[in-house]
Amino acid sequence: WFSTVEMAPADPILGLTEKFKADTNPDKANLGVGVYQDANGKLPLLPSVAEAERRVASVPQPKPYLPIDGLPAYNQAVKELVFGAGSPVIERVATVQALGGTGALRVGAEFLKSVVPGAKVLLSDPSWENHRALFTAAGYEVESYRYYDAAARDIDFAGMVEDLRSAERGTIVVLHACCHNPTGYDLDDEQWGQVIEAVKERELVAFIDMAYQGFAEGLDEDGRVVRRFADAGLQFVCSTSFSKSFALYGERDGALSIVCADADEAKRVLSQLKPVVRTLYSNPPTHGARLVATVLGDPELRAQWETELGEMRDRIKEMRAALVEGLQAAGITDDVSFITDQVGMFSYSGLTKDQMVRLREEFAVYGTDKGRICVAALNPNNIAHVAKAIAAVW
Ligand code: PLP
Ligand code: TYF
Repeated sequence: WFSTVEMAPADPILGLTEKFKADTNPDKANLGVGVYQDANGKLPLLPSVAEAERRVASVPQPKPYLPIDGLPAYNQAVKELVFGAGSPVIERVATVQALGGTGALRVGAEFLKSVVPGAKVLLSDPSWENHRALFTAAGYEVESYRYYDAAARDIDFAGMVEDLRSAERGTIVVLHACCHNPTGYDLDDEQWGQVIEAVKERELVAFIDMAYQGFAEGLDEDGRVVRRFADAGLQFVCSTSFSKSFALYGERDGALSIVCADADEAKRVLSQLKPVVRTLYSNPPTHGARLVATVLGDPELRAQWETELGEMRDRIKEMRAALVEGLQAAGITDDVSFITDQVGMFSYSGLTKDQMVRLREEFAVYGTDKGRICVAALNPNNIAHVAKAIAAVW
């Protein structure tokens, strides 16, 4: 049966990690995958999460199947985090626990097939690589809207709005709530207002992907975009990932929220999300959800987590500033302030594929071929080497 199966190409991002692991250069730096590392270059275990883990383990509990839609306390905590505690929007939101942000995107994609059959999906150009693959795998025709203008090193906002305004009714438009992956460029408040107008007027289905809540400015600040869509009276979809914000990558903590017109609609939508989940993986895992629900459900632990999240956010900003300094010290005289203008875990460096390959082969500095580097993987020990390497290929 399988003798004619061909080798699939490696995932462009995860494939880099494989190459990185095999590299023997002692100065090697993995800036490929979007994973936050601490100042020692280690994946952190957040102390708030470690404490939640102790608490969860201290009362041995059986591990039943969770409800199809997940742990109720977890889903409630997600709603409060995304829409704001006490928000009247919450009663008209259907939320299901999902297998990370990716799982939330896929469940949302499957659900929308019955709501807007035949709809196209529009992604930002560029977008997270897996968006295209995932929506294509779910059976959609995927196109893009203009987003990044490489020559201007800025957002092509006029192009973006033009593309949204010429989209057909019912088109699914995937938007990054904050910390745009891969460019690091987010819309400003005024621009979001125009996007909301376009979505409303053209009757588009907004699918807001929020994988980095808390990494741009703060939890509420980053949640503002989602809340504005809700305040505008729109019905839309929002995926959440806690992989980065809790450093719980492998636990697959995410959620899908569908903002409906009213509570009754939300009830019906939730009932339709269940068969989607049921046929994909039946029900989500318990442990990671218990950890997040424990942190978010305890005022002290939650405050501690917010501090730890703020520390990750601040450290990334420090590394951006240090990279600018390092590049200047290494002799670059071009304006590199775009590095500190961008937000989130990534910087779109503007380096070409050839330059990125040289970075890898000559300096063991691993970023994606498109020129994306993960600034959240920089630290005081590797930054000088990275800056020198970039200057050498500049
Ligand atoms: N969406 C975006 C924009 C991402 O960058 C990522 C990457 O982690 C995801 C979704 C997927 O998140 P998760 O790892 O929780 O599946
Ligand atoms: O963009 C990134 O680097 C992260 C990590 O299939 C990632 O989102 C990359 C590829 C993938 C899943 C996660």
